[in-house]
Amino acid sequence: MEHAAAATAAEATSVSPDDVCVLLPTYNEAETIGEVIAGYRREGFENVLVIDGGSEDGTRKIASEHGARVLIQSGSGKGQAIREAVDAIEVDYVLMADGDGTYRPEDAVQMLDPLAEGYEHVIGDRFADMQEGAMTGLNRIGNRIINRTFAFIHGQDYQDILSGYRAFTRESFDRLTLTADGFGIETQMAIECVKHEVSTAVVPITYRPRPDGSNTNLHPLRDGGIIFLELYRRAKTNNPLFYFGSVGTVSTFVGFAVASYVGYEWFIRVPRVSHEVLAIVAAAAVLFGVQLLMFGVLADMILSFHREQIDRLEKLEGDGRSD
Ligand SMILES: Nc1nc2c(ncn2[C@@H]2O[C@H](COP(=O)(O)OP(=O)(O)O)[C@@H](O)[C@H]2O)c(=O)[nH]1
Ligand SMILES: [Mg+2]
Repeated sequence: MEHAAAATAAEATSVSPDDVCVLLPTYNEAETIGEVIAGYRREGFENVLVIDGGSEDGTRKIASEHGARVLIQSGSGKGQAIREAVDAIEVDYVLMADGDGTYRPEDAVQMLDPLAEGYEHVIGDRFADMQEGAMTGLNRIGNRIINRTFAFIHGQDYQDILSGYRAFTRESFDRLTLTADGFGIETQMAIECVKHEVSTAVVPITYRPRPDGSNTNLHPLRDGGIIFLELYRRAKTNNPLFYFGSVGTVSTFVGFAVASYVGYEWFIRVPRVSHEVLAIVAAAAVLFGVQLLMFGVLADMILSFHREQIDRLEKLEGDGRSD
């Protein structure tokens, strides 16, 4: 990761706004979208793409009046919108934000600078400067737990994986396997950046409250559940030891617990009681658990060999280019 950044650092120090498309997904953001677009244009970003999810409040009209290119997404959800929009972008760099005015256009340059240094993906850390009322207490705690879980399972601390302020190269975006239709998209981006070793930078940004009268489309419980499921499911390729090991450990423990009960009833209790069926269940749970654990260790080993191979291949490719 780091060497890629160093290699290009000398070539450029900032990204030209002409090479950037500002991407704003919207769903009923009439109240704010005009000012958001105007803000980015003031910062020198002329190329603004609004991908709309069928707003009924005039969002699209206001967006085009403010000089944005407006597309209507063919499916539904923020994730599907982002995927479809990036396909329609032709410039090299994408700056993604919300249409609700919670991210500041003034932070755009800071978001893009790491791309000029050779990073491929940038995450804006909302916790660096979170204004009063920008996030409910429940969401703040949920975000913390999700970020800790992510760092534990996937081995990289990106501080704020659910942030909607992102900058990335179109090329690196194409390397990510993204399938989420809804708010799981940010989680998938973070997981896939680890998996495909997309060099990722985290920069501090300001997070503002939504203006009065506009509503978030996020459902904390439903979307939180989707995110946790995503973190676990994709552990298979980033951390197989955790993926198989967690279930293996639980199964082994349950097996031992049942076995202790069976043993107690047979050896200690008077008169002794025999539990044949439970004994079989206990043995099966322990065997299953230990097998899963071994599977996890093997998969983990295969993964590290695979990563080593990829590193060597990339190094060879790099050497080939410089000749
Ligand atoms: N195109 C599109 N945009 C959406 C959809 N759902 C949400 N958005 C937009 O995605 C951005 C983030 O959503 P928001 O409700 O602010 O979520 P939060 O920032 O996590 O509270 C906003 O600009 C929304 O208007 C959707 O289904 N389609
Ligand atoms: Mg928002």
